[in-house]
Amino acid sequence: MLKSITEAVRDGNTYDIEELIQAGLDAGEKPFDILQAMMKGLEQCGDKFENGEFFLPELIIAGDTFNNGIAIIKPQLGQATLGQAGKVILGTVSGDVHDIGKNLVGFLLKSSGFEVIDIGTDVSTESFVAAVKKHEPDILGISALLTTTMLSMGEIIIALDEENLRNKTKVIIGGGPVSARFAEEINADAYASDAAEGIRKIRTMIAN
Ligand code: B1M
Repeated sequence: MLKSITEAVRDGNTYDIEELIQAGLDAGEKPFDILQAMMKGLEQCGDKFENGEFFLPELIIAGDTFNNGIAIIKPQLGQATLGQAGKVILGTVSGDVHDIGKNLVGFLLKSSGFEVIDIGTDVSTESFVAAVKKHEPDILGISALLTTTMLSMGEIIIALDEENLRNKTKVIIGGGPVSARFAEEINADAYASDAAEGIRKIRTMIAN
């Protein structure tokens, strides 16, 4: 069952995904396992894109299929009391429209009781800084999926430092091309390799 869900996302089977997921839930599969299976599908789609088997339309439809699937399992993943755990701003850097990972982080944060302000994709450094000034969050979470756009993360951190905005707000970064080493280089407060680690690190940062 999980294998069919992975293949449905990989192959952009937008119409059958809902039925497959419902069948998985009915058969007792855990929502988190279904989520992992869907993420594996996107990974496989990316691999096929990389080796020239898939092209941009396949990436687009795989992303849409993933989003359709998420809509089905969302209610199963629970919802905690909004905003009690802390306030987090999330955004994807300038020039980058990838938002599935960021949305997943946001969704899990909301399910864990955080207030999440999602400022979207292709967000300029100035807009990141303006959002931090306006909302004074505990955490700013920045996502980048392209090696060409990840460098903006460093620019955002420098701009926040220049405006003395990092006393209250800590910065966590994530996304395919970034790493703990890169986070250290650009002076981010934390790096997370996946959404679950992101939530854990955000909790720790707020507690300390
Ligand atoms: Co694009 N894309 N894409 N793409 N895409 C990748 C990223 C790529 C790796 C594919 C490949 O070549 N194998 C490659 C990047 C290569 C590189 O730079 N190293 C790539 C490329 C090249 C491109 C284009 C340039 C293609 C083109 O036009 N020729 C183009 C760029 C557009 C732009 O942004 N300007 C492009 C476009 C797209 C679509 C729009 C079609 C679509 C995105 C749809 C959308 O997001 N709404 C898309 C997709 C779907 C992908 C792949 C297949 C899947 C990405 C994804 O959603 N993964 C991707 C291949 C891959 O990643 N293997 C690929 C699932 C998601 C849950 O994972 O986002 O990594 P991820 O998030 C994870 C962690 O990284 C982490 O937690 C998440 C959950 O565990 N995380 C955080 C992420 N952000 C975090 C923030 C945190 C904490 C953790 O705290 C704040």
